[in-house]
Amino acid sequence: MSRIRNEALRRKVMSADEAAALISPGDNVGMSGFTGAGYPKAVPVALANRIKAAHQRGEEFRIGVWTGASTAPELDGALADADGIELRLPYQSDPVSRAKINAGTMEYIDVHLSHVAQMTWEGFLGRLNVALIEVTGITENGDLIPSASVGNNKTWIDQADKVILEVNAWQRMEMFGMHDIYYGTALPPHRKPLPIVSPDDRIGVPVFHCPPEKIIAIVETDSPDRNSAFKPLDEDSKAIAGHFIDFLAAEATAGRLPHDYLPLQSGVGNIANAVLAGLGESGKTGLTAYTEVLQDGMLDLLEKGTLRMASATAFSLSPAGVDRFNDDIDFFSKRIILRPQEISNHPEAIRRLGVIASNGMIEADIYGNVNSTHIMGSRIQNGIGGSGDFARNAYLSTFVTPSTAKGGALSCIVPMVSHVDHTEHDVQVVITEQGLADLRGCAPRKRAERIIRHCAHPDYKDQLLDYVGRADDGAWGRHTPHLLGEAFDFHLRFMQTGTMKA
Ligand code: 0RQ
Repeated sequence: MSRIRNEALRRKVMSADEAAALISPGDNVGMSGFTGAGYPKAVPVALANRIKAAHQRGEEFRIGVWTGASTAPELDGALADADGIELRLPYQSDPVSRAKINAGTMEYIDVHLSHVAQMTWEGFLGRLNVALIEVTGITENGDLIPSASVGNNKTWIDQADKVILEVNAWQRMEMFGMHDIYYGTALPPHRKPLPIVSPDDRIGVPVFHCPPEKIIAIVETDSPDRNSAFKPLDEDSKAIAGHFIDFLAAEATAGRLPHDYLPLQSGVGNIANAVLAGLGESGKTGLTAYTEVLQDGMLDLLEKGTLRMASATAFSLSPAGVDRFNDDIDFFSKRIILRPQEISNHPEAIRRLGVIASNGMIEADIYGNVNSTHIMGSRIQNGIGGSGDFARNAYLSTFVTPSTAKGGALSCIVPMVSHVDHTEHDVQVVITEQGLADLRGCAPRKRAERIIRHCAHPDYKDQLLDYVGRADDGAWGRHTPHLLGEAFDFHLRFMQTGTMKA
């Protein structure tokens, strides 16, 4: 049976090439896709081919690409490779795009993920010409059943002049009912309180509404999401997870956390996955997650009963994780809610629920400022993603990293971060495999002492202590002592070793 149950819309089915021909040079295109889930699989590739052909004829053809977050080689990779992206926002992790951004040939705006929808409504980003959205199906009355990520799709569909849909038969129809699309947002001064008081509150509808006349093309696909496997848990990740879990237990014992904790948020990557695996060993049950992405570790916790439910905006599963989700889809779909990213990452909800946030970072400095995005201050790695939404508003904001990078050649604890994403005011706990620095209630010099003592690698501890000692003697002020002439010597030394060659 066709996934397109609305007869009038069935007449709009066409090939990916025909749909791609409806996108014009200079268009801003709002695409679905978040951490490799639910992105359009066919039209971006067809568009990339069209762009390449135009360039061969000497014609200009570049577009603005707006998404939920990172996508996949068939979207970011293909369009960047064709030199087809003028401007990208709000988050990417694609190697081809990264190289172009760092070469200065592609513009990139790195935006808090909760801000993108409102910025679009406010008109700050310019006109959105086309929405290109993957859906799981279309109902008889023309509503759109969301796919494996929600991201900014509601906003793209509402705000774009025209809508192109990809209906992907690979996505499971049993997901119908899992999503919660909230239509109550408004711009100031008309905003109302967000009615979420528990992570399992449903406040919207399970579909996107779209006026049928806006839909100009529908393309049918049957292609998997990009699901990359997690690395096996290494000793550093396990040690970081151990420190985090001991800390939560101690907080509960001290009466600063309830015994069933508070809703958890966990960032992307292997360490976050290890933290989740560690929680599964903790014997806890009945916890919740109010987070952005659901990775394999969350499925484990749901199966074990450690988590009773999880709210997010997208999946970020390995191929094995997808199989597990699909094998037990009835169980998981009752325990998972996928929301628009403006809601999953909403400051009001995060603050009200008292989320415990844990995110990865590139480096932290001795005073607790965190760099999540830039290598050596100028080269973007991925982007801030949702880390700022959570860190700024969380009940507990923690950042995790191994204490060194590049095989030990670099310290991830430095005198001064080479780029600031999260200021010392938003960072409460820093964790490396060496230990955990609890910075709450500490003035800057106390923070430096704790971070160096608990988090720095032994190979770098003496150099950091030497710096902070001399800064304490020689700085212009003794509140946050720095020797500005040498604050970046750590970074410069790394660059001179050749480790950091592009
Ligand atoms: O480079 O791949 O060339 O070897 O940075 O580092 O160790 O693979 O770490 O995958 O956990 O990512 C901050 C990037 C960490 C991630 C970051 C080099 C290192 C490697 C990646 P190579 P690892 P992870 C919600 C939360 C921002 C978004 C976010 C991230 C590469 O966590 O993107 O938090 N966070 N979102 O070698 C120089 C250092 C380095 C360094 C690492 N100190 N100096 N290079 N690297 N530390 C989810 C979303 O928002 C979608």
